Amino acid sequence: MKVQVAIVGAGPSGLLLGALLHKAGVDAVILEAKTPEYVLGRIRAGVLEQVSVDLLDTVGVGERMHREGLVHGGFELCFGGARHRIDMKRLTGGKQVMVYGQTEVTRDLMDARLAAGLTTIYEAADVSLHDFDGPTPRVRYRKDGATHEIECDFIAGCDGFHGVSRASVPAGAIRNFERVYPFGWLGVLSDTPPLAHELIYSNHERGFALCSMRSMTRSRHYVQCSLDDKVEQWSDDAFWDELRRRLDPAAAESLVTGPSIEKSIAPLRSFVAEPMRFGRLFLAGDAAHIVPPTGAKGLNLAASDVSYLGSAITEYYQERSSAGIDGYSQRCLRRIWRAERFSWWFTNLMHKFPETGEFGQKMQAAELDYLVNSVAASTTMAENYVGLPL
Ligand code: RFL
Ligand code: PHB
Repeated sequence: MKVQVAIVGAGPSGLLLGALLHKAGVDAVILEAKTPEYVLGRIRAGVLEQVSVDLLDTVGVGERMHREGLVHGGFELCFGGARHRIDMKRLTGGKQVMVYGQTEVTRDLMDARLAAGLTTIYEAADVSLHDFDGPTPRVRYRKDGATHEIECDFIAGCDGFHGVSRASVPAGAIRNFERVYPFGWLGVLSDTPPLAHELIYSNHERGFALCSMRSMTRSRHYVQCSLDDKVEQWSDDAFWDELRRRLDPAAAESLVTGPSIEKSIAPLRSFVAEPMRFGRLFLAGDAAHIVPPTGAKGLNLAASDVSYLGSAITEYYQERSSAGIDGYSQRCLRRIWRAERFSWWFTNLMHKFPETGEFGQKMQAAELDYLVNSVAASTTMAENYVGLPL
């Protein structure tokens, strides 16, 4: 097979890039290791910045999001037994976020791809990348007992943190920056009404908690947990009890509990690989960087990466210019490092860090006090949460 672009990975980055390229008349194929059901079964992000919403509109998949998504103009910070609202809309001159699950974004992109008759090869095994340092890269994979080869102009590595793309780059050509946090998030999805109209981020001496949602009838909650914890050790009752303890009395009182429909533990990590381009291979999304979920930036960074990449590749074909391609890595990394900084800062502010002890807790309390009582500090927080411009 011969295509202009081979995309590895059918997560949000790969699917959105596929949609952007299709809109620009560029021919691309997507290779995905798993089944569509598996990809849709991963419960992840919930908050979309305006930039991501606009991108989904641009590729024509925004209709259901605008109908079913929840527009939020603020969120609450809970600490010291009380809640404080950050009025993002007022502080940023009208900017808001969209609460719409990654599962739904993925489903909308998959459906649009299917309707447009575009090729996605699911259950592609042993994907390997070749010759991306020359003019004709190749991607090989196995499916149904046979080996296949795709010849292309460019490879887009959209295959997540554990994918093959970043791993295919020679070690000397890439530099990794990483911070692994000494805890994880235990997340529970349940068909229960959200605790409040907006998200609640809680700093508590027992650890961080987050009350989020997917709709007015489906909640997504998280509690900070130990990296040694196993999901099986956490009964639903134990989870709800722990969450309740980490909230203010009024919130704890109004929490509606119910059976979990998904429960998982995610480790927290900050990671950036530089650069993001190696000849004709480009990394995008989680393949190139990870943020701890506290700032809700991962999916949004994936969207901005592929927006830059889509424009760069389109410019190459339509204008015969390599300027976008040459500037891709630098352009992405500037936005990525700013989101990394925000996510790292918010993670440090909200979680219990065993090693910092009581002094660390006092510092967090002082910073939270400053944050909610200073317009300058709240504005900084709001501006970053709604997302910096592309
Ligand atoms: P994905 O979603 O990991 O998709 C990569 C795809 O590549 C496939 N793949 C391969 N395919 C072929 N060959 C191979 N060798 C392959 N290896 C892997 C995989 O099967 C998969 O389908 O990466 P992508 O597309 O870059 O998307 C990134 C986002 O998924 C991620 O950044 C967000 O989910 C992060 N995130 C959040 N982001 C937000 O913007 N807002 C949030 O509120 C938010 N909350 C979260 C999150 C991530 C979380 N976890 C579990 C990591 C909450 C959590 C708990
Ligand atoms: C989610 O709804 O899954 C979610 C929301 C906000 C975050 C992280 C996760 O910061």
